[in-house]
Amino acid sequence: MYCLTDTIYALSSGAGKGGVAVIRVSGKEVKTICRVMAGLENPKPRYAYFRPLKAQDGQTIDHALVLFFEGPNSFTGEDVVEFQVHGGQSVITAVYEALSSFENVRPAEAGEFSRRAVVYGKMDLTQAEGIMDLVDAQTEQQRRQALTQTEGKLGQLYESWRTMLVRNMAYLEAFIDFPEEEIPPEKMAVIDEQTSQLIAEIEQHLNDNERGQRLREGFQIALIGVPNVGKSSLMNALTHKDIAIVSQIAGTTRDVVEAHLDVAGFPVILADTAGLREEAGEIESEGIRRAVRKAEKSDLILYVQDMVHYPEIEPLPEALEHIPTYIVWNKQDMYPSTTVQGGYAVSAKTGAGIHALWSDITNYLKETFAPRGNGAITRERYRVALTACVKSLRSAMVAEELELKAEDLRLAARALGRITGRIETDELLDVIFRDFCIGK
Ligand SMILES: Nc1nc2c(ncn2[C@@H]2O[C@H](COP(=O)(O)OP(=O)(O)O)[C@@H](O)[C@H]2O)c(=O)[nH]1
Ligand SMILES: [Mg+2]
Repeated sequence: MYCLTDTIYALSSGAGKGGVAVIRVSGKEVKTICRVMAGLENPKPRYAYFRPLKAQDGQTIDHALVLFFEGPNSFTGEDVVEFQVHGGQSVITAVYEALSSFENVRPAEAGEFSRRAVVYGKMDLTQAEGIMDLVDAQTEQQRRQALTQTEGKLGQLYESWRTMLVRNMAYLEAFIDFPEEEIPPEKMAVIDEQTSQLIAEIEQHLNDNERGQRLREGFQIALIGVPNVGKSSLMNALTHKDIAIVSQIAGTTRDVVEAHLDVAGFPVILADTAGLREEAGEIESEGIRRAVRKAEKSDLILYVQDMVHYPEIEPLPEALEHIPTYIVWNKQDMYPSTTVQGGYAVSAKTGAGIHALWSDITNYLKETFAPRGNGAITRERYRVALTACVKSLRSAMVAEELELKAEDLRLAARALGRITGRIETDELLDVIFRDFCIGK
């Protein structure tokens, strides 16, 4: 249960011992804390002070760099102070204890600084989520996508759509309130035209190959094939790590083994699976089911074959037919004279052909993730809301009565507002969040 009127604090630098620890404090008590703990009566905003940092009893905890930000010109929009202290655990604990000794000051909950920033209008929800992604970004391309989102482009796009809808809705409502007035037909035509244009624009935005989500969550590649063709060996060759079990007994890889890779800045999750085959033992059948299930959710399948059977290929299970597939002929070292067409000849043993395979996968990744149109949808919740928005807009297009049309536009606007965290009556939201404790 937490309250927005509390002053909150947290370690903003990473956990564990470090040279310097940054403790961030936000809220109404910040100026008092600056006075009592750092001896700063009227701290100059954005100015670095070097001060003895004291507990309320006057004991010096550490010497700290003190940075004060005056609301609304701070990350959260409230008064904020950051203490840079020495990174030892006991220093951090002592600062925590000192902070907690003030009235209405408590540790922040997860994401609470960002939440306040959203509530106080410093950023929209997509930006806050962008910050989360930036902190989590493992690869270069993930970092770029997250950075774009923190810059607010996606939120601005949705806000511009929503503003247009709210304006049109308000216009229609004006006529609902004055039924003696007829809405000018040309104005009605403009509203319908804008609605249908927005439908087209959102549908185009939704038709994104899910690249934003895939970049955020990782591009899934599954190694599929009958037992003993060398899937696990290829997993090792492709990752240069011995993470998959390799054996001569068919059916060793009973579950799915995954490797997280950074391929030219793209996050790739490579999965080794149990072999596909008919007459399998019970545990292995489960492995096979999991293999198919895993592969069903993959973005790319490497369908591995033993070159001894070249060019014969068993068809893939029907459930996997729609997924882009590369045919990979393995054990090329044993059949050096065979020339492969329509696939890749590789040897997990010697490493032959692995580079060429990676090179084509990399090009495929670049193509898949090439930026298109107006920003990427990075979360399923955006997709859900956008789909709901389109549904309401379609309904607005065919609504005969003014009231129904206006209501549909309202629902469409609200769906967009759910993405950015804005609803029609911002003032109401402000009141709710500013003056009440959530959960009460
Ligand atoms: N000669 C040769 N043998 C291979 C190659 N790749 C795998 N093998 C062998 O094929 C057998 C099965 O390999 P494994 O990776 O366990 O196959 P999986 O069942 O598809 O995972 C093992 O004895 C491997 O040493 C290769 O490129 N060349
Ligand atoms: Mg295996």
